[in-house]
Amino acid sequence: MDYKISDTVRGPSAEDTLPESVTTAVKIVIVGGFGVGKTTMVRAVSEIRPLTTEETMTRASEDIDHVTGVEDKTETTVAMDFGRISLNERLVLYLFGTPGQERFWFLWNGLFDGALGAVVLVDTRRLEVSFDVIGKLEDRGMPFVVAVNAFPDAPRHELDELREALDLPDWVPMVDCDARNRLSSRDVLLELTRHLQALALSERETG
Ligand SMILES: Nc1nc2c(ncn2[C@@H]2O[C@H](COP(=O)(O)OP(=O)(O)O)[C@@H](O)[C@H]2O)c(=O)[nH]1
Ligand SMILES: [Mg+2]
Repeated sequence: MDYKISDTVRGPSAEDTLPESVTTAVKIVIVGGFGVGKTTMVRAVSEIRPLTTEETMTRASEDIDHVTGVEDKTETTVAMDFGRISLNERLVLYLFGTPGQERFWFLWNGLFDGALGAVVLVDTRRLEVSFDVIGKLEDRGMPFVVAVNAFPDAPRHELDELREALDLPDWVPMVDCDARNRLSSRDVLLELTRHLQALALSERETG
């Protein structure tokens, strides 16, 4: 029978291997509260099958009833996302989605190592999570853009109003987005890379 080895031995699939033209790989973190659209965004843009880890955390209540042995437990799900997108033939972004609530900040430590920038996904119905997240990014000196994910029942606000509500300086880019839409999510990432380039340029100029 006439066949080539390559027909029978399966190497990594085309989607798993990076094209040789890629010269720069950048780590980007996507943060925001539960249900704000992090997993949706990574799924929408990723060109590899996105990974999502779902972990159920069980926290025993501090107030344990020793007599009955019944522990009051709260359960919550931690989900981290991972994906990849090539913005052009040379530049690849690795995306890490992580929860933004205070009780998950322990996840932030390793996750931000080596990251160049972040996307803060905002749901206008629950701005309070965003305050904390933005504060943490500012403390770390991590550049970020704010993407306002539009949910149908969320009140509509002009970006200027939101900028004021979030107490964001003028130079932090803000964009509207629909995390379900690939092009819209890609635009958010392009906005972030433009922001990172502008920052790098101004740093070079000011020495
Ligand atoms: N209408 C609308 N729904 C969205 C959008 N983004 C996410 N959702 C929905 O909101 C829910 C939570 O999104 P998910 O990505 O799981 O949030 P995560 O907790 O931040 O990962 C899902 O049911 C999504 O389908 C959006 O831009 N518009
Ligand atoms: Mg998620």
